[in-house]
Amino acid sequence: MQPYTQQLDGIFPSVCSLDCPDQCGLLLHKKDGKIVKVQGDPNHPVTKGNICNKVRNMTARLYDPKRLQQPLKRIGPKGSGQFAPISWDEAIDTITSKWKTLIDQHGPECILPYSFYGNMGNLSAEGMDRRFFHRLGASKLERSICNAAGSVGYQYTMGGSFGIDPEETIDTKLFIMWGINAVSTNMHQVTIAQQARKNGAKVVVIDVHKNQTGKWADWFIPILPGTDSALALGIMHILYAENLVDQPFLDTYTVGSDELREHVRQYDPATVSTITGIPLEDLYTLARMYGQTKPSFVRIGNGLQHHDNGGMAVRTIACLPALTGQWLVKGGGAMKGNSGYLAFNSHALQRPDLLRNKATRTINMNQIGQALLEKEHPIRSLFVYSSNPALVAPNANKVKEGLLQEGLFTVVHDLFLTETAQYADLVLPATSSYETEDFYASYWHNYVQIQKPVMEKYGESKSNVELFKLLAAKMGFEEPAFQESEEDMIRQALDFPDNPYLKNITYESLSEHQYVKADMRPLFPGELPTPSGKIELYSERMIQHGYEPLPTYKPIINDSDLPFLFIPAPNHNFLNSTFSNNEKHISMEKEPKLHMNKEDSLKLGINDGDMVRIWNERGECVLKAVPGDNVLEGVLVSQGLWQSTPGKKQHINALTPDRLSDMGNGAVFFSGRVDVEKYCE
Ligand SMILES: Nc1nc2c(c(=O)[nH]1)N[C@H]1C(S)=C(S)[C@@H](COP(=O)(O)OP(=O)(O)OC[C@H]3O[C@@H](n4cnc5c(=O)[nH]c(N)nc54)[C@H](O)[C@@H]3O)O[C@H]1N2
Ligand SMILES: Nc1nc2c(c(=O)[nH]1)N[C@H]1C(S)=C(S)[C@@H](COP(=O)(O)OP(=O)(O)OC[C@H]3O[C@@H](n4cnc5c(=O)[nH]c(N)nc54)[C@H](O)[C@@H]3O)O[C@H]1N2
Ligand code: SF4
Ligand SMILES: [Mo]
Repeated sequence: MQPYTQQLDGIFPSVCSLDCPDQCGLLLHKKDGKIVKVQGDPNHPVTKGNICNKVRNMTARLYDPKRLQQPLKRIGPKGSGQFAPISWDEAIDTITSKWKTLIDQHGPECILPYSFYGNMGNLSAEGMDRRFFHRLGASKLERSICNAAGSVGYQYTMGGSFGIDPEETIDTKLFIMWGINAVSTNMHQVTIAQQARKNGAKVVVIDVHKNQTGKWADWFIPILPGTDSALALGIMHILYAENLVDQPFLDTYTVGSDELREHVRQYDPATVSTITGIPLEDLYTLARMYGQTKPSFVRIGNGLQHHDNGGMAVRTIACLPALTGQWLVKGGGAMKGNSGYLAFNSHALQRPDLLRNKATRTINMNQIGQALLEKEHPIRSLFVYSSNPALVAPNANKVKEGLLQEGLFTVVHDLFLTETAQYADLVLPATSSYETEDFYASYWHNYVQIQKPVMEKYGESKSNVELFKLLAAKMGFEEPAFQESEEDMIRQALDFPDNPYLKNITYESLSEHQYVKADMRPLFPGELPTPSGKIELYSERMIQHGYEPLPTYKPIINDSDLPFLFIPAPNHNFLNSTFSNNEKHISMEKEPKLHMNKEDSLKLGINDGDMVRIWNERGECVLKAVPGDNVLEGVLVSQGLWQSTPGKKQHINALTPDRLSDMGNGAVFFSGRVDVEKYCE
C-alpha cells in the first residue's frame, strides 16, 4: 500500500497526541494532500468518535499562517522577537559548534534540555532526544511539573500507577470526581458516568471551583484549597466509627488497618469541617454515602496535588476504596493515572547507559528560573522542545529574567514562535504529530495506539527524532542507537517481558489494528508492587523516606500574609499553553477571568465585569472579575495559560510559587497567596 503521506485524498487513522488522558482515536480527512477535517474515530472502543472542540478545530492550528516553516536566528536584542530565516545546515552547524566549544571550556553539564509532553508520542517525548542528551552528558531535567507529587503519593498506597479500568466504570454507582475538571480534561470519563447515571449512579464533585464539572454533578462539594487529605481522613473517621468498613477486605488485602483506625480518631468531623470548610452534615452524608454504595469510584485529579501537601493528599485519598472493599467489585476502586499498565521498555528507548555512569547534575523543571540565574556552574545553553516554559513554568518573571541573560544560548524547537521562542537565539520548526511515526500509551484507558505519518512535513519542519539524529551525526556520535528508525525504536520499547500487561501489544498488532488494549486483569485478588504486596495504609517505606507512615493532614504553606489563595487552573479550549496562540481557540475562550466570591467582591467594591489587579511579591495580573457563588470566600480562581499580549497583563504564572511539593518534587501552582483590588488605569 502507498504510504498515507503520498495519498492525496482519503480518510486515515490517527491518534490525538495532546497531553490529555483520553488519547482519542482520530480520523484525518485529506483532500488534495491537505488535512481538511479532524474527526473522532467511531470505532475506537473508548472514545467512540467523540472528540473535544480543541482538536475538532486542529486544522486551524496545523495550517495557521503563523506556523513555523524554516529555522530562524535572532537578529535583534534578546526577547525582541526579531528573527531571520536560515538554512537547516547553518542551524545545526551553529548549535553543534557552539556546544563543542562550551563542552571544551565548561563540560557538557552547562547544557540543559527542557522538554515535556507537548507531543505524547513516546519517540518524540522520550526517545532520540534522551539518547542524545545522555550521550552528550548534559545536565538532566527532573520532569515533575505535572503529576509527580500525586504519582508518588498514590504509589506509597498502591505500589504504582494502577487504578481501575475506566471502561468498567459503566457499572459504577457512585462517582467521586475529586480535584478533576473532567468536563474539560477527561470528557470520556464524563460520557461513561452519564451512561452509568442512567442506571442510577450518582456523581459527586469535590473541588474549590464550581466549574463546568461542578455544575454537571448531582452534588457539588466546595472545599478549601489544600485540605483534601483532612476530608479523606474525616471520611475514614466516620467509616470506622460507624462500622462501615469492610473488615475481611482490610484483613486480607491491606497493611495497617488497626493503626489507621486509631490514628483517624483525631480527625473528628467537627475539626475536619473547620479545616475543609465543609458543613458537618455534608461530611456525614458524604461518608455514609461512600460507606453504603458499591461499586464506587474515586477519580483523583491533578488539581488537588498541585499543592505543598499534594503528594500526601493523593496518598490519603487512595486509601479510601480499601476501607470499604471497593476493589473487589467491578467498577469499584480509584484511579489517579493508569500508566503502570502500559509501562514499556524505557531503558531501551532512552538509553541511559550512553551516559557511561557519569554522575550528571539534575535540575528541577519547576525551578528553571532560579536555575538559569545560578552564578556557580551556570547553565550556558538551554535546548527547549515540546514545552513552553516561559508560559507554563511557575514564577514566570524569574523564568523571563533567566531567559534574558546575554550569556545563555537558547534553542527552541516548536511548531510556533512560542512565548519561550521569543527569547531564543535559534528557533527550529517542528512537525506536528500527524507528520511522523510514533506510538502512544494512554494514562487513562489502557490502549496503545500507533500513528503512521499522514501529511507531508510542513515547510522544512523536522520531527524530534529526526532533529536529534541530525545533531548526533554532527556531534560525531557513532553509536548504532543514533541510526535506528522509528519502527526499530517502537519495537524496542514494546519488547518488555517485565510487563505482562503488554503481552499482546507489538508493532505488528498495532499496525494491523491501530489500537490494542493491555492484557487487563483485576488487581484483586493479586499482589501489588508495594513492599508488602498489599495496599499500604501504613507504609514502612514512607518512614524510610522521611514521611509519616500513616495518612496525615498538613496545611499548605502560608507564603505571605496576603488574604487570598489563588488557583490558576487549566481552561476548556486550550491545552496548557497549546492553542493559546491560535486565533480560533482564543475566540472560543474569549478572555481570562477571575472568579471570586461575591461577599469578597462586595467588601472590595468590585462589580461583575470590572477589571481587577491581582498581585503578590512575584508579579501581577489584570483580569476581568466574575463575582458569584462558584468559589468560597478567600479563594480566587482563574483558568487558562494566556500568552503575553501587548497592553494586557494576563501571564498567570507571574504569580505562582516555584517551591516544590511534599513528594516527587512536584509543582505547587495552586498554593500561592495573592491580593486583589479594582484596577484603575
Ligand atoms: N481542556 C483541557 N484539557 C486538559 C488540559 C488543559 O489545559 N485543558 N491539560 C491536560 C493536563 S497536562 C493535565 S495534567 C490534566 C489536568 O486536568 P485535571 O486533572 O482536571 O486537573 P486541573 O484541571 O489542573 O485541576 C482540576 C481541578 O482541581 C481543582 N482544585 C485546585 N485545587 C484544589 C484543591 O485543593 N482541592 C480540590 N478538591 N480541588 C482543587 C481546580 O479547581 C480544578 O477544577 O488535563 C489535561 N487535559
Ligand atoms: N498556572 C498553571 N500552570 C501550569 C499548569 C496549571 O494547571 N496552572 N499545568 C501544568 C501542567 S499539568 C503541565 S503538564 C504543564 C505543561 O506544559 P508544556 O509541556 O509546556 O505544555 P504546552 O504548553 O502544551 O506546550 C507544549 C509545546 O510543545 C509544542 N509541540 C507539540 N508537539 C511537538 C513536537 O512534536 N515537537 C516539538 N519540538 N514541539 C512540539 C507545542 O507547540 C507547544 O508549544 O504546564 C503546567 N503549568
Ligand atoms: S485533547 Fe483529549 S479529548 Fe480532545 S481529542 Fe485529544 S485526547 Fe480527545
Ligand atoms: Mo499536566
